Amino acid sequence: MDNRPIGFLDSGVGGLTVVREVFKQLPNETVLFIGDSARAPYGPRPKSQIIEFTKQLVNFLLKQDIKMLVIACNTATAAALDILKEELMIPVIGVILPGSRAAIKATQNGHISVIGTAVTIESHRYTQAIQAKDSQILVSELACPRFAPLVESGGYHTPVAKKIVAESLRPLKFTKQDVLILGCTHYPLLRSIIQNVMGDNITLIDSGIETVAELSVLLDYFNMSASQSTPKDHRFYTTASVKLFGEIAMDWMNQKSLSIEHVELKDL
Ligand code: I24
Ligand code: DGL
Repeated sequence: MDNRPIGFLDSGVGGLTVVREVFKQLPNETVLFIGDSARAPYGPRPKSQIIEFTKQLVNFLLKQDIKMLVIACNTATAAALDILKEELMIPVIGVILPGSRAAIKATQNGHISVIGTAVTIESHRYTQAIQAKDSQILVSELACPRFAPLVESGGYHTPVAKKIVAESLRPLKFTKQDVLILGCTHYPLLRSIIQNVMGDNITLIDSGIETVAELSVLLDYFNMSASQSTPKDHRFYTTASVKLFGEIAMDWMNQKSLSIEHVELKDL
């Protein structure tokens, strides 16, 4: 048993798609989350800068005695996971390997496609992860830089959203994948539109859902699961507005109140 919190970091609020899965799959666990909305999005930034920012977020979480760390952001995972694994003493996982494993499990024709931010796609991390396990699998990668801003505009249910999604995914009409990995924290919000555009024969993989399933396995493997009875004191930190963070987080996770505090960038 280990009742210490699990640390989660993200470039902003997208990582809450992962946290929502923690509340669902691991309700005994305590969440300590930091989102760097002041400097989001990370997607278009240089890799070196993403590494620098991610390390600052990690240091903030480490000061609060977390038992495990989840990089709940595809972009930060692509840029910084390898370095963090070398440097940290606690178990750390990203969102790319779990999504890759689930896609390998789901594909029947051996052709997987991945969508994500520019940094995630240009890192080729998903392709490497998949082909390290099975070099026969064909992986097609496509950056969708318009998707995260679309979700953040709030208009992700609208006909305009459908048009943007259909246009962006057009290259995948010519590839023969039977599995598509949603390689960005924001994309689960576009899931039904993406499914609609791609058709019912494509299996969509939500990296966040898969990551929490693996987190659950790791907690058991290391004998680190939290006990049932302890009161949960989830804590959320944002580098931008507490009010805006709270509105999105409470809506998305269907919570009446959450403990949210502001962190100054200079204190990271
Ligand atoms: N969704 C996201 N980011 C935003 C947003 C959104 N605004 C509306 N919705 N803004 O990401 C980013 C910039 N902000 C963040 C907070 O601090 C200040 C700057 C996706 C979130 C995924 C959980 C739409 C929206 C919403 C409620 C729930 C879900 C959602 F308003 F997508
Ligand atoms: N959280 C990021 C990801 O999963 C998306 C938003 C950003 O670009 O910062 O890739």
